[in-house]
Amino acid sequence: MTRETWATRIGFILAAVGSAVGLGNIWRFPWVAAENGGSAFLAVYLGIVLLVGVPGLLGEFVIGRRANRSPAGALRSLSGSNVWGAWGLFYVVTAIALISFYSVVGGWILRYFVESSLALAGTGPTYFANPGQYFGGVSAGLDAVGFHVLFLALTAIIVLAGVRRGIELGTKVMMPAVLVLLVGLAVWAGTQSGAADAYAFYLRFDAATVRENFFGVLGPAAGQALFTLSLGAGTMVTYASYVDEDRSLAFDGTTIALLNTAVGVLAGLVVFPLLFSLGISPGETGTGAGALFVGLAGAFSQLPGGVLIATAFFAVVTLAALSSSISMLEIPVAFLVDEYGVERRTAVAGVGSVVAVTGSVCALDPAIFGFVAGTLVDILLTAGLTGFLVFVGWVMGRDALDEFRSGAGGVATALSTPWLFAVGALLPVFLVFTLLTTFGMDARLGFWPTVATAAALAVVIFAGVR
Ligand code: ILE
Repeated sequence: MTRETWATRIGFILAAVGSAVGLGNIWRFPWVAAENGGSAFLAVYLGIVLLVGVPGLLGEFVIGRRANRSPAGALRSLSGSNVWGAWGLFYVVTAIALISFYSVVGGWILRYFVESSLALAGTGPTYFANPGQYFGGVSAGLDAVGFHVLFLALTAIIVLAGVRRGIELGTKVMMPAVLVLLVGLAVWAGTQSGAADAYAFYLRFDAATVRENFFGVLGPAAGQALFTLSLGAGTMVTYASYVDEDRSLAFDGTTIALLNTAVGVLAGLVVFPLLFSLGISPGETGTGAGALFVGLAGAFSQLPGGVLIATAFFAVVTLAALSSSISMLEIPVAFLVDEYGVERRTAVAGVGSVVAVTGSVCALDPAIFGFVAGTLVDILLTAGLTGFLVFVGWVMGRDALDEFRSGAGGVATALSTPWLFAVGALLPVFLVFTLLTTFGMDARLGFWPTVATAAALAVVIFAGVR
C-alpha cells in the first residue's frame, strides 16, 4: 500500500495551521496571559514563539519528512537504535494524554455551540439564564462524558477518511471559516464598552514590567508556545511525513507559525473586550479552566445580539478544536498503520475506544483533569520537544541539514547551519531550564550556568558538522 501525501501545498499548511490553532489559542492563551499579567506575558511569549517555536517546528518537520513515518517509527528508522524507538513510544503516550483532556474541553464547547444554536432557533436559552450554574452541569458527570464521546466521534470520522479526504479536506473548509468568523468577532468586540481597557491590558507594551516579570513568565510562556504550535507531541512530525521533498519546510513552517500567532492574538482581541465590558478583570476570573466559559457566556447573555454572537463564537472554537484533535488522534493511528500494518479503520476504532475511556476519567474527575491539562501536558511537551531536538542535532546532524535545505530557497539555506546549532544546543538547554523552573528551580540562579552549557554544546556541534 503506498503511503498518502498531501494533495496540495496549501493543504499541508492549512492542516498544520489547523493543528496549531485550537483551544490553545482561544481558551488557554487568554487564560494563561491573564494570569501572567497580560501584555508582559504577550511580549515574552511572542519572543519564544519566534526564537524557540519556529526552529523547533522545523526540527519536527525535518524528522517527519526525512523518515516518512510518524514519531515512533521515525526515530527508530533514522537512528537504527531501539533505544530511540522506545523513546518514540513516549509520543504515542503523550498524544493519548493530550487528546484525553482535549476532547473533554472539546465536548464542553460542542455543548455550548449546540445550546447557542438552539437558542438562536428560538428553543429555550438554557445557559444564557445562569452561566455560572450552567457550566457546573456541563463540566460534570454523564453530560461531560457524553459530549466528550461525541466530540471524539467527530474527530474519529475525519481521521478515518484519511490524510487527503479527511484531514486535508476538513481543514481546508474549517480554517478559512475560523479566520473569517474570528475577524468579524474581533471587530464586533472592538465596539463594546470595555474595548479600550482591554486593549490597554493586553497590548500596551511596558519594558519595565517585562523586565520585572521576565523569569516568572518564562515557564508559562514557553509551555504555551509549545502547546499552541502543537510541539513536543509529534503532530508536526506526523504531518510533515506526508510532505513532498520539493517544498521549503522553512517557508511553510514560518507561515504556519505566523498564522497561528495571528489567530492567538486575534482571539485575545475577542475575549478580553468581552470580559472587560462586563467589568470582569481577566486576572481575577480565577485559575479554573471554566473561568473563561463562565465569563464569556455571561457576556453573551448580557450584550445585544449575544445569542447570534455566541453561536458564531462557539462555532469557531468547535472547528478550531476539531482541526487540532484530528492531528492528535492521527499520531497513534499513524503509528499502528505505519509500524504494524493495521488497517486505518481498525486503528481509529482501537485508539478511539482507549481515548473514550481515558477521556471519561478526565471528564469525571476535576483533579485528574486539572493535573493532565496543566502540569502533565507542560512536562510531556517540553520533554518531548527536547527529545526531538536532541535527535535532530546529535543523531541526524548533517542529514538534518540536507533535509532542511531540500526545496528551500537561498535565505533558508543560509540560515540552516545556525538553525542546527539552535536546535541541537541552545533550545534543548533552554527547554530543560524552563522545565526545572516549573519544578521550582530559582530561575535567576540557573540562568548563567544554562547559557554556559548551551554555548559549550554549540561549539561541539559546530566542530562536528564543519
Ligand atoms: N495546538 C493545539 C492547540 O493549541 C493543540 C495543542 C493540538 C496540543 O489547541
